[in-house]
Amino acid sequence: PLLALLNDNASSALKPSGLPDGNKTEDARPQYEILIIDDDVQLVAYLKESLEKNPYYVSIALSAERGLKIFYESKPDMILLDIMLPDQSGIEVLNQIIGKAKKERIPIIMISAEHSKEVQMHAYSLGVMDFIKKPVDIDIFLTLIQNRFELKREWQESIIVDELTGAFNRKHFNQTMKQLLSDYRRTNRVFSLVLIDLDHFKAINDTYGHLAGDEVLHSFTEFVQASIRLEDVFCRYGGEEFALFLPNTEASSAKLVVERIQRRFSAKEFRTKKQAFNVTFSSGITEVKAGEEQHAVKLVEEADKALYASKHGGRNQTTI
Ligand code: GH3
Ligand code: MG
Ligand code: MG
Ligand code: MG
Repeated sequence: PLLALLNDNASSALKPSGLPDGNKTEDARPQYEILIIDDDVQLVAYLKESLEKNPYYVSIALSAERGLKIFYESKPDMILLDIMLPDQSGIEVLNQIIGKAKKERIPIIMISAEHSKEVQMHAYSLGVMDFIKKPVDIDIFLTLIQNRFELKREWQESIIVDELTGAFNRKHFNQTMKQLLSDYRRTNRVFSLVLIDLDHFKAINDTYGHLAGDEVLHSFTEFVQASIRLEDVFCRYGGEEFALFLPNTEASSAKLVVERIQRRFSAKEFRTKKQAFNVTFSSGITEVKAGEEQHAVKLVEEADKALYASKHGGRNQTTI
């Protein structure tokens, strides 16, 4: 294995045996990729072997240059970075990757034989998650890594906003539905659910390009968010489909709200370099009805049926 590690130029030699290239999820267990940038061949061989007995796989870089290459190409889930490298210092490497690593929540753990207080403080101030000293105690080390991945998982679970549009995501849709239904059962407080689907969106993508399509999704979200009350909840349901919850609002009032948005949004002009175009949407509304047992699935089905009627009625309209 040492010889394989030293073959620093082979692109596939560093992937664990048995794992096909570019396939992280062959196994049902979670597979995290850990990139080790360290020139201590004995240590990295030992770490690789220990880590790969767990649901991790390890990429090795014995130089800074190689480490940077793997970092940009394979997007590891965690980085172990040595302070003393043959071509650059670990701190120099850190300066190059920390921005992207922070943005994508890739934990960086420094490993070093050096105990200097200044270096440690510098690394922490740049945003390093941990600083461990050689020799590495493998049991403590494995527990630490597990802990860092657990934090990352919790962070991912806490995300409720859709990245592209800024609308709440599907997870928050589900949570809001649950909350409003439970409020309704306790207090009989009504709410409306609106399902929204942009009209002929495939044609927008085909005509103006996917990026213009993305921009429409983002602008649409901003437009709706600026048009609703603070307690209303606007979510991206998936693709070019959205959902709007209006608490304490009956369907007839919700229809007025949505139709006002519909009129104003359809008048909005989108521009590419060459052309201007307009976008419309169709929607379907349902409300919780007093005295009936209400379920999430039933509400979505009702709103979806109404949406379908709007599409069939000629689009750019709202049906209850
Ligand atoms: P209809 O009026 O019947 O709804 O027609 P449509 O073309 O909007 O319906 P369809 O469901 O066939 O097409 C939806 C399109 O939305 C297809 C898909 O490529 C596109 N889409 C989904 N998500 C995104 C995205 O995030 N960005 C972009 N640009 N397009 C997306
Ligand atoms: Mg070193
Ligand atoms: Mg659709
Ligand atoms: Mg559509």
